[in-house]
Amino acid sequence: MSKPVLNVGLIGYQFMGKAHSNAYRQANRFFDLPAEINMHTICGRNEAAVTNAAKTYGWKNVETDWRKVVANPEIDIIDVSTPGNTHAEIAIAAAKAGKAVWCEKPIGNTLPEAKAMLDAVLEAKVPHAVFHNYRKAPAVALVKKMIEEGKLGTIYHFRAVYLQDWIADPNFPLVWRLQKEIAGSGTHGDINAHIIDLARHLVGEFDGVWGLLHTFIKKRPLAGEIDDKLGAKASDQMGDVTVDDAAMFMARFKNGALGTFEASRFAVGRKNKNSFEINGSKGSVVFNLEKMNELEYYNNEDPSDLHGFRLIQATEGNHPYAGHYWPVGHIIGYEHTFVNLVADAVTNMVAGKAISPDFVDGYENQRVLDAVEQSSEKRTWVKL
Ligand code: SOE
Repeated sequence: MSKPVLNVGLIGYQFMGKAHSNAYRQANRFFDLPAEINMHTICGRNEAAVTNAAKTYGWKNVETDWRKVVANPEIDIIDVSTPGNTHAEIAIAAAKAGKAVWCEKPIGNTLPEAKAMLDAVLEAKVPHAVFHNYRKAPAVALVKKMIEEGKLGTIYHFRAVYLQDWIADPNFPLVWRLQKEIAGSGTHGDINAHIIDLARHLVGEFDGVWGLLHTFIKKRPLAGEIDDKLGAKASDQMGDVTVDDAAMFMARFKNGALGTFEASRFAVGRKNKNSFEINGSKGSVVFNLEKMNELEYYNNEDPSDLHGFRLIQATEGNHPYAGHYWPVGHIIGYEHTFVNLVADAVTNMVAGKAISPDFVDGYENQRVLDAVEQSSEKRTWVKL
């Protein structure tokens, strides 16, 4: 019997559009999914650019008006991969049109936007997902399994950094990610969102936070044409940076664990270091995206003369996701976290089950982001 076909409409074609396109193209090739993914339509305002993206990434149709994609009765899933200030409008319209809504993180630029998006998908009873892709790294999924199996015991600490340096040059232009009215925030919503998601996924819900958001460079050259790797041409006029360059906070979880979080785009030398350490009563783990197939594990129950961090390479056939790709030891990469997420999302959507992560996760993530921003503004502890 032939499988059902899921027609995807992708809104956005830059960095995340590229990563999602690759995932839609590959998921059926590496996973035996209950449906075939059809790369139906890609949409973007610049007709020449989005037509080129369609050719390059393998989309059948091109649109320049997202409303037409949402209104198209052939489309089953709307993927929102646009800048943050357009997420809510597109996602809410898609939900009202009865489409599944899969959205990049953070789902909204504000807490009210995130709440409206969650309400819309719940009211419409449509499948919903958020592209917090790092949950789907085999080594991270192994940590989740270890914690569920009690291998780390009572969790005391979650310690995470997400460090980049792509704007440490003061001459780097004022791209949309540095403009509050488009991006909502800077490193905070962009990459703190990821380590907040990992904390919620692995440790639990937040009880309270104390934050500090900071902008190092206040003015930058206005941006000209942008590319799909976070960059753009610089003009000779200057403009105000209206978002944070670095965002740090400490947290208490409802289960009593403590957390520290640091996101920066000025960690010179760190290109995309998403790393966490979890300390529990029975042991500790360390994940580092720079070595994403590896997990450092300290088992406190080892005999004392064998105590020490061991290195687990999460490429065994029985490690989460790893068996879908290559023989043991043949590592996978950043792009496979999106393939894994799409595979899980298709599987759960066809089964009528909630997708992990979904808009509930997106909204809870936004509650933490918002609390940290409030804390930084008021210089006080904020309870959730
Ligand atoms: C830029 O910081 C960025 O592209 C983020 O927006 C992504 O979510 C992250 O996975 C990689 O870096």
